[in-house]
Amino acid sequence: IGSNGFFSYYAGAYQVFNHAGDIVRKGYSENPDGVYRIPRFWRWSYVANGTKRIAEVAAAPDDVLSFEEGAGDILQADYTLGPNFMRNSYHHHTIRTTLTRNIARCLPEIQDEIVASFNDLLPLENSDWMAFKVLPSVIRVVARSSNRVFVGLPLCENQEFLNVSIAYAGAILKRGQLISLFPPFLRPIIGPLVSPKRKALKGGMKFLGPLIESRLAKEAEFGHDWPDKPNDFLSWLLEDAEGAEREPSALALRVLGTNIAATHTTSMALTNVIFDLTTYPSHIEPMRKEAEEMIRNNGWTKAALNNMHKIDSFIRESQRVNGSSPISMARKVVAKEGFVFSDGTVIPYGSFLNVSGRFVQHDSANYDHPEVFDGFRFSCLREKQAHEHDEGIFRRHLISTGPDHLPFGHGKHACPGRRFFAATGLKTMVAHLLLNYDIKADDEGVRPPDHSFGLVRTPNPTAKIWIRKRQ
Ligand code: HEM
Ligand SMILES: *[C@@H]1O[C@H](CO)[C@@H](O)[C@H](O)[C@H]1NC(C)=O
Ligand SMILES: *[C@@H]1O[C@H](CO)[C@@H](O)[C@H](O)[C@H]1NC(C)=O
Ligand SMILES: CC(=O)N[C@H]1CO[C@H](CO)[C@@H](O)[C@@H]1O
Repeated sequence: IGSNGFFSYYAGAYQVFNHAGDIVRKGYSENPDGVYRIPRFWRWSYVANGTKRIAEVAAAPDDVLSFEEGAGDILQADYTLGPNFMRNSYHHHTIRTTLTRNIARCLPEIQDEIVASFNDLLPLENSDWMAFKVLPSVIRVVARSSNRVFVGLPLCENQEFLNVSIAYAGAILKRGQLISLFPPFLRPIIGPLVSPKRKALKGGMKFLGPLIESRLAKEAEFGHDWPDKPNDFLSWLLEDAEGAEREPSALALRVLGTNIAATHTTSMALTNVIFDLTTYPSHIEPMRKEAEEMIRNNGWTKAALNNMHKIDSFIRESQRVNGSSPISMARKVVAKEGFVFSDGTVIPYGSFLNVSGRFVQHDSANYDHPEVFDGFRFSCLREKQAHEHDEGIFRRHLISTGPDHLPFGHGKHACPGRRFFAATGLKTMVAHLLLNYDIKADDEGVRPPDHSFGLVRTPNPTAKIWIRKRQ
């Protein structure tokens, strides 16, 4: 799609860069259950349409479809994160196991940091409305509160450290795409020059270096379970890191890399939620009531959050409607015989394969009235299913993935951080916002337009809303 000859291939790649959404939509509607390919700079991207094929892509083993190579290509990870980072991604295991197990225990700290971050950002007086630039503000809340768990106090509140981490996360996506514009043989030369890694690591080591050194020293002196060992992600990483990965600079890179996976994704999700709250404000009161009731019954606990079904549903609906780029789940075919779909379609060795992300979430085969934003779509379904003792009840929670719901991907590489920060952090932030502030749109009824950069779609980075103390 978007190209039919050699020269138009390059014109096509340029078109995809500028009109990605329209082109992928065309592919989706012209190829029911098919596979199509779109021209990118220097290569094709194959895209699998339809839930059946998406499920097959999600289930493929790593030695057939590689997540590391696919995602690594988008980020140009060899240059932007260094060659070891993706190839030995042991930190995914730490996130999936220890970090996830510690959610309930960490919740009071996360909540404390969220409250403090909002207080610092919003010097509100009386009943005055203040303009609130959403994305740049929530990014600071997210970075601070996730670093409370990653590296603890006082570093999580150090603005210079947070700036290094936020800047690296922002730069990596842009520089990765920039490096991709060069032909592969030039990348080993251009890559290191354009990569933000050196600068970020230098800035990060200023703070993380001494912290890591002191923990390594304690461990050398007192053994693995030294007294007063902090219970944070850095400690858990140290438990899993081996060999060269125990070097302070390698550990610092893991902490920064985890920040990259966590910060922008979570901030964009929260920004979308806030735009949806101000665009569809009738949802606010029912969610406030729910949050108040749950906190009254359980305090600020994991149990309270688990019972906030309306908030859970609203965030999931926000992700469904505007939370996925046109294509998602980047994979590279690494099996010599290619990747073979169950109908015999072969995607050849070495090619890049994605699935149509946004459009399965807007397909009337998968959702009733998919173009309608219905914040309580999933909580209503949940009530109905609970009533009917239907097993489907577990498939529509915020953290449930499916071939028709891809904001966190699907299958074995589905985001390992979603239990930790999506279910816990995002819900805490939304509940805190609703309980303590009034918000309204800058332009009533208008959702600030998304931004597109190539195939990446993000909520509007400069749009504002209005906020005041809850009256
Ligand atoms: C709302 C917030 C988030 C969203 C929307 C999100 C989304 C995603 C998506 C789409 C993927 C790729 C899945 C695939 O290709 O199949 C992914 C992977 C990943 N995410 Fe998240 N993420 C979020 C938060 C986080 C957080 C907070 C962390 C860390 C604590 C994290 C760590 C990771 C890691 C390490 C991977 C790689 C997974 C693997 O290789 O198996 N994410 N995420
Ligand atoms: C961090 O970045 C923010 C926003 O860009 C800026 O206002 C602040 O001065 C920076 N702080 C430090 C210590 O670099
Ligand atoms: C969000 O998605 C809906 C449904 O496709 C679309 O109409 C709307 O324009 C999107 N919002 C933005 C801000 O792009
Ligand atoms: C299975 C599936 O969802 N396939 C879809 C591919 O695209 C067309 C056009 O939008 C849909 O009608 C199909 O349902």
